[in-house]
Amino acid sequence: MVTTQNKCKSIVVKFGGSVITDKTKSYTIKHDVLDRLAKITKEYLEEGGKIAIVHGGGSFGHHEVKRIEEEKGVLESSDAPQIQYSMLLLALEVSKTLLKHGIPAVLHPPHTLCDKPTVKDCRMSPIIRDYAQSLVPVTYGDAIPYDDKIYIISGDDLAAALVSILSTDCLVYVIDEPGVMTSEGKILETLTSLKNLELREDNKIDVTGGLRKKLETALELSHHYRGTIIITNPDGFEKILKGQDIKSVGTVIRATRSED
Ligand code: IP8
Repeated sequence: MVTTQNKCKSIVVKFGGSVITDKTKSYTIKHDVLDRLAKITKEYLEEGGKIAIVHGGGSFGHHEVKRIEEEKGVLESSDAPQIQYSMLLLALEVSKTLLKHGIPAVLHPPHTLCDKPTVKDCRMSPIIRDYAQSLVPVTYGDAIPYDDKIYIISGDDLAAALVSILSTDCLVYVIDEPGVMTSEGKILETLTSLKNLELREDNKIDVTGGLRKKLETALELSHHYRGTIIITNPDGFEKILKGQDIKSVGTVIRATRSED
């Protein structure tokens, strides 16, 4: 069983696109990383943990959006199938790897769940249904055609919505740094606000706002979510799954609350 000391007996994890794909090369998966994430997730499930998985667009969705934008100058709803297809390719690879490791992963493409490009307009009931049966729902950032335009719904937002819907103990964003790094290269133990904070951000292609947007989402969530929100890398994720003290494994996101 996941030990009683483990704060995270149930988790929504977001595998960042730059962790599971090589963002410098279009349509390239980091199979070794994906395999490792699947292996440690399987061990966590065997110990009695519960998990739902969200993943980012990486060199699939983000590159496809960029390619279309550069080619046509605009994104129209007729471009949605191409972007959705690119994300399905990645999602199928993620599912394949999870299944290979014995994880009962069930894919939930957001363009079939979301009526509008906002998470509150996504019908999460199939995800709730599967999670309740100890299956592992997998969803991801996607393109939603709406009002003759295209909107990109980020996996970060879907993950933030799912923690409340599934009442999980923890939300873990797995990125390719051991936590939130300042421009001086210091990893923060806790992040309470973005005010006066200079982040070290890479300049990889990202159409959904990158690290800063992720942190805004996480800080906003922390106002009402009582679980733990943590940003870390695959090493840190493994430590969390093994029940190590979360203080030492990444950056905990916790906006200063008025009642604190
Ligand atoms: O990487 C973006 O998802 P994210 C999805 O979670 C697309 O922000 C289609 C670019």
